[in-house]
Amino acid sequence: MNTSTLIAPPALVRRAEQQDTQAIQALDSAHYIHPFTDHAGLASRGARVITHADNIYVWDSEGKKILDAMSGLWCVNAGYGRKELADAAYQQMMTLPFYNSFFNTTNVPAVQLAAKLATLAPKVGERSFKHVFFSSSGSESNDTNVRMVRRYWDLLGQPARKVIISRENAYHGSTMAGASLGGMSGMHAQGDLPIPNITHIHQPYFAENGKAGESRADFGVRAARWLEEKILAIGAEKVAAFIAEPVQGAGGVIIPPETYWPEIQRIVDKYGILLISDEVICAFGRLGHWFAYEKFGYKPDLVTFAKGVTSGYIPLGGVMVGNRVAEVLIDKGGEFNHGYTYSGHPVACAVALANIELIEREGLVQRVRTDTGPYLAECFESLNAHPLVGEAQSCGFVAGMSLVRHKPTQAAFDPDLGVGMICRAHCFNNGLIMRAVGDRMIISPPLVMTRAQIDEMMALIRRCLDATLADLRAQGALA
Ligand code: PXG
Repeated sequence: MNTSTLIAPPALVRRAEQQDTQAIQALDSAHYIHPFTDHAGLASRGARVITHADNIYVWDSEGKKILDAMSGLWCVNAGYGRKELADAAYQQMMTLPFYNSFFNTTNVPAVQLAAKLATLAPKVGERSFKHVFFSSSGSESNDTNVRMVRRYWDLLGQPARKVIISRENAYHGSTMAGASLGGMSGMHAQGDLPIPNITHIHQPYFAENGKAGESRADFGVRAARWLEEKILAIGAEKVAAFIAEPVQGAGGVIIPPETYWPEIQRIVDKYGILLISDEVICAFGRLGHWFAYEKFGYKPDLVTFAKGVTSGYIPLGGVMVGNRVAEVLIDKGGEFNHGYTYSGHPVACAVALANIELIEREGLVQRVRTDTGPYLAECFESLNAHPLVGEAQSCGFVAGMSLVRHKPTQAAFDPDLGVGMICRAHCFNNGLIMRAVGDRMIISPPLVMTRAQIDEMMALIRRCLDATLADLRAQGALA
């Protein structure tokens, strides 16, 4: 097809809902390479065109209203359509749309945001967070972590401490370092990853790695000790840091047993290893706390953030740098040869400040912790009675459930059946965005979601599970 005739003038493109969906789809497949997408496969189906959004709903170009139980991509914590955030961006763009923080300069929103984040990050034991490094994404922030951690050990005269230990099925981004830190084998297979000196241990996922008859609590301790085994196998004098998500998000909302994090803390303390908490998904109220390490009671040295800091309205990420690392970098470090054009971008920082103010004003963190989070847990865990559900569990405002072929034994479906994809298709058709990771169905709703909206979402989830079950019964796929 000659797509050049389909290129619309900018004024028309601005309101995509007025466009012919097929024309947009043709332009899309002609020019736009999507993230993590089989380009040819998508071209044959045509992308769904999302045109506008409000509160917890998005609309597509056919006028279909969809309840977005994924907050975009785990990020729209404050919900869609928040005028305060648009106003903050507008005002900052008119005042100072950009200036860099290199060459001994700074800008007011970046300074104010760094100071605000320092007040939000709770002190744990002797660890506090007074300093922040800014980037534009979670991936860039984790690249920063790799550079900072290695610089830290160099400055302390231990340059052999290079190895960073992560976990299988972790997600830490898509740059060379981010994808290497991540434990997704499909990503490592493309591009000769991981880069050197990054290694992985098993994830604390009971359904996959637990033993028959083992309690979840015992499993949590055993899973944490995989870290100790790895440290000893490498030699503690070569290990720089351990990085982990408080709750694994993209891996399928894997919530560790309560015994996991305390044992991890014991091990990193014993061997003097830095602890990096990747809270790109879990911070800014997602687990009912500003930062998730507080919920689990561990003491990270570096905390990665992005997504919810601006509720996804504009790209911003960063690293909270704890006093242990900051004191070495600042007192002994001289110049740290690292930074991005958009480190401390004034507009992104102004939007983040407005977003944090809004979340504080509406008490969303507290609400998730004491009201809507526990209510979601009660509703979501009731799905455990559904014949298709192996285990349904939530933590704050993330939740996941496995779909299983045989409930009593938790036996999985043949992956070729694509059960998660069947369920996801029913969700779209019924006006619900729920994500599938293999045969795990996961949600991460906007924090503004009310109890009534949780009921509305649960009714849709049940309808989609029933429709999936009916399909599988018709195929004779159940045990
Ligand atoms: N760390 C964690 C824990 C993340 O979840 C990143 C780092 C990277 O952030 P950026 O901003 O560079 O994308 C993420 C991102 C999914 C999905 O399919 C999840 C993410 C990104 C894209 C898709 O669930 N998380």
